[in-house]
Amino acid sequence: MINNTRKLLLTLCLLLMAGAIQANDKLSISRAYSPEAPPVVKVLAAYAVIENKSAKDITIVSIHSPDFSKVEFHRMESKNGMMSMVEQKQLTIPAGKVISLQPGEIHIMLIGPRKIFRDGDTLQLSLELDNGQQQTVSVPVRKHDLDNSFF
Ligand SMILES: [Cu+2]
Repeated sequence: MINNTRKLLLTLCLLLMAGAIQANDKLSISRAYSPEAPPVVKVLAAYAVIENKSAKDITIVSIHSPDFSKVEFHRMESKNGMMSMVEQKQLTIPAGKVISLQPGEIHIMLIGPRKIFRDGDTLQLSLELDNGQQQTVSVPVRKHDLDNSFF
């Protein structure tokens, strides 16, 4: 009995340690959301705040969603006075830094939705990091609020 309890405690400690190590080389993603779009729109956007709490730069090398045929990172750039979106193949979050994906700047472009997303739905993103970690993010879909276009 005592032996079993000790084993259980040891297992718990190992699990907690593993969790702490893993949390360190992943990204903290908060305030993720995707504005609801009319059903005819075949391209949606998603925004989030991505924080790298680790001591090493982390690069997101690919991004996918089971709900879309393609997902890309885009950056808004001004060329000859015209705004255009330029795909970013990868997104690096420097050690200890925060990157805000927001309208008019870097954003996640969700191309070819496999279903219609409405206010209150959730879409799934999966990130692949350069350190080999996989990370999934749940993104709530919300009605677009013009008075509060950033969150
Ligand atoms: Cu875009």
